[in-house]
Amino acid sequence: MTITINEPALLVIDMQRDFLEPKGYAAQAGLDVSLLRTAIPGVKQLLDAARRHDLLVIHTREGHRSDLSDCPLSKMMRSVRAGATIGSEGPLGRLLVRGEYGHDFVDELAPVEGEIVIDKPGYSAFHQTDLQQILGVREIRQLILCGITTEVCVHSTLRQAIDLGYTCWLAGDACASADTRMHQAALDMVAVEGGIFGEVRTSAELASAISAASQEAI
Ligand code: C5J
Repeated sequence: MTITINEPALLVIDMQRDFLEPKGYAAQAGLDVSLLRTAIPGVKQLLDAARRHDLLVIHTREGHRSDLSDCPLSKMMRSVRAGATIGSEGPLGRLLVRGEYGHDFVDELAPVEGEIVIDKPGYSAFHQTDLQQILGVREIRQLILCGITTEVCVHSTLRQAIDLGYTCWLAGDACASADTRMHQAALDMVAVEGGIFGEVRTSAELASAISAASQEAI
């Protein structure tokens, strides 16, 4: 099948130490961080391509105000049940709290000058953020998504993006879950009913489409 990429933005979801380092939030919640880290090479490949071709790159971070006033009780209680209470002290700082070491991006995927960082309190990057406004100013209607976790923040963002009318591609190997079965199911869901949530491609396919600049068939 042929796809045409005009001027997409690259949306990199939550590649934070709290999810990707052995002593962060995800590890404390019992998730296998080594599986989450499998997304890193694909994200790097997409970032390299986007940077070479001056695409808008947007990085998101999940986290809360230090007083936790923007953390819903239901989310807080869920984190308690998971064994990784949001706001509690951990080796990388307070879990999922803005400004803490663990809340920031892993070094190898840190934003460079000119890239946008969106701090989000929810799972979808559109929820209570200015993401839609930023895309609208640039008249961007196409998104390439990657990041973690496939079944939570990537999917929540993708689903909302589709409802908002964006054309979306998901880089399957640049996403990851701590549960490979869930990762595959989340990718498979994208394709139902003719691609209800867009299209899954590899990072290599999407990077080469980006590299071919404004109009590329893959
Ligand atoms: C989760 C995320 N799973 N970034 N966050 O809590 O997917």
